[in-house]
Amino acid sequence: MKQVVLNVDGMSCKHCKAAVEKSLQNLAGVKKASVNLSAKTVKISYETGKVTLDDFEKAITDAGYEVVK
Ligand SMILES: [Cu+2]
Repeated sequence: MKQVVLNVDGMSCKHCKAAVEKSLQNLAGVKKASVNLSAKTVKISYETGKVTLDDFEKAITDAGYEVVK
């Protein structure tokens, strides 16, 4: 199990937090996604080999938010 923290732009309330977490947790291989609203980050626990950073970015973008690099 690996962990990564991504910076996400556009999250402003509990709805955003839930939307981002849900979009990530719907991906196969993601065990847990946890948003910190004040830090504008999401911490993702996932299985390597099943899912990639690109998948995280796509899921977040599709949910209407932006990964900041
Ligand atoms: Cu919101």
